[in-house]
Amino acid sequence: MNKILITGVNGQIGTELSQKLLAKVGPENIVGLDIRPALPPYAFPHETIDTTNKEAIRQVVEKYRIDTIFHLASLLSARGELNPDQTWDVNMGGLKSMLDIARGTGIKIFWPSSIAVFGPNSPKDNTPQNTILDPNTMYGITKRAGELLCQYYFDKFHVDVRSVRFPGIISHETEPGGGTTDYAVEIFYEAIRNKVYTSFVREETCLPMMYMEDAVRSAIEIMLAEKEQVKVRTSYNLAAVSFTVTEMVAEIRKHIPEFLCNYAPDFRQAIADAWPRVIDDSRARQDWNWQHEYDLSGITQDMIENLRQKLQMT
Ligand code: AKB
Repeated sequence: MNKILITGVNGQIGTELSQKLLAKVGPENIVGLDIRPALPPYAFPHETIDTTNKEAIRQVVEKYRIDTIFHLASLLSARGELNPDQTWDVNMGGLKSMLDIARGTGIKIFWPSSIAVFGPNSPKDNTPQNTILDPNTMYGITKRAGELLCQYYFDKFHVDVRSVRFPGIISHETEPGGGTTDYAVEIFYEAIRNKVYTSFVREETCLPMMYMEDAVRSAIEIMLAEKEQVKVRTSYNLAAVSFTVTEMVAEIRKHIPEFLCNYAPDFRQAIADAWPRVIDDSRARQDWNWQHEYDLSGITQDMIENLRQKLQMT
């Protein structure tokens, strides 16, 4: 990891991953890329390009002599159902561009897959690494097809591409957009701003979740692992904690006792219902020593502290 390109750098994960990598490798070794222009302060060079524009990205890779790509640009599950054609084009086209650019160059790629690769017939509890994968959203389909494409480029063209199946990611820096698990972030903003939140999934909905600190660390750790340690070349199941909305509400009430949550499930409920409740990530733990740090109470405490400062509502 000498010269790093981060696509989707303005997004939920990109903003925090870039800060972590900045502290590790310095601003002269990071380039951000996004379809949206960079927001100041500009800590490192930023290119405004659509990730499906393979030739423009190839030029960026050559210009900055990139040897590592974190390819994060993607449309998420809920927005994907509203724009299935665009989701296929951006998610598959973007990944294929990166894999083609890396072919024969030695460039290493990190690409996040998701729990969205599982579907209605996948086991819901302790979901194994290898099991029924029958995604029924366009996002999930692009993630599963993307995993197979990664495996193919690794086997046929020796592209060192590494991937994890991220659960819902909770963070305070940049809000997610267009995901099914967005409720697990919105709830904190609304608890602090208005002391009331209307959840678009039912109270008993239970999904795997992870705090951003852990998610960013996992991406860096799998990229720093020895090549032989990374034995799964589709994508690793990755987990931290699973909880229901009711459990989140109870935890938030320990800090904001008057907080109320209402429920008005919409089309995102069906997406959440097709995903696992708890996934088995023992392969990641065995192969490259994955360990999460944040549980529900740690996440809640940190989110509330940070959002109170950010929203200036103490
Ligand atoms: C989404 O909800 O679409 C994402 C995901 C779990 O991949 N956060």
